[in-house]
Amino acid sequence: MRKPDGKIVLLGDMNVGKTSLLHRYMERRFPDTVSTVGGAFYLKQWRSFNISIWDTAGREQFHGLGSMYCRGAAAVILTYDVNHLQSLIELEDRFLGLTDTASKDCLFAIVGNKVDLTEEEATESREKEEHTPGKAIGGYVSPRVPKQVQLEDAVALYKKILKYKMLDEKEVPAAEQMCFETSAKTGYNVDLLFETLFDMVVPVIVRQRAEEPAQTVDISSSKPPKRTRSGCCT
Ligand SMILES: Nc1nc2c(ncn2[C@@H]2O[C@H](COP(=O)(O)OP(=O)(O)OP(=O)(O)O)[C@@H](O)[C@H]2O)c(=O)[nH]1
Ligand SMILES: [Mg+2]
Repeated sequence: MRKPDGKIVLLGDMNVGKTSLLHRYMERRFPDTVSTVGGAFYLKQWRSFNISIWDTAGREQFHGLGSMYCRGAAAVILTYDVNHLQSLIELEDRFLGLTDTASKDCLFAIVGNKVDLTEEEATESREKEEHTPGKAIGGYVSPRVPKQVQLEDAVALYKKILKYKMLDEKEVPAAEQMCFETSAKTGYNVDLLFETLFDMVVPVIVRQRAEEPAQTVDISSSKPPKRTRSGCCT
């Protein structure tokens, strides 16, 4: 197996939908999930690059592993649940520090998942259904809740991250480009999220490669060690 060229890591509290987002993108479905233990990754071929996407455990007991998964990451997806304010707060309090091991030009995306559960979404889809003649409204309807986190809150967090990382706003993608609202259940914005990031990490990978020390040693240029009288190398 070829070594991945770059790494993207999903971080966030338990239950926000990290595993579901990755399944939705990679397998095009929304299966039942169990809470992640440790971490797991998928490989995605994007153009000529091999990108690993790491799913991590949000559970407190696995917290220590987070910085290990982030080592050298070209991008981190900080995920929260739009219906659960505490999950956004946790990103700053508990998860941001884990990204200290990421690549120095690591990109950050902030993703509010489960928008399908919000009242706003429900109103919009009800309006669509009402304007679709003959369309029956049936089947299981998830309980709708008021949205607790607005996109502006995610944008504010993005700006805080730039300060924390001492990054210049002009040199990184704009907050509006890096804050997404998604639904792993319906697939809303999921392709957009991953594919926007893939396109953005390619230049990071190319830069990382250029900065890597040469993998080969030129033996013709290395001199033989000097021999001392005792015959040992100094
Ligand atoms: N309605 C709805 N439910 C979702 C969505 N994404 C995930 N879920 C549900 O939320 C629960 C948790 O999803 P996971 O993907 O396992 O969450 P996780 O972030 O991977 O959790 P940990 O592995 O414990 O860190 C599951 O019951 C999912 O079915 C979504 O977009 N909409
Ligand atoms: Mg999981």
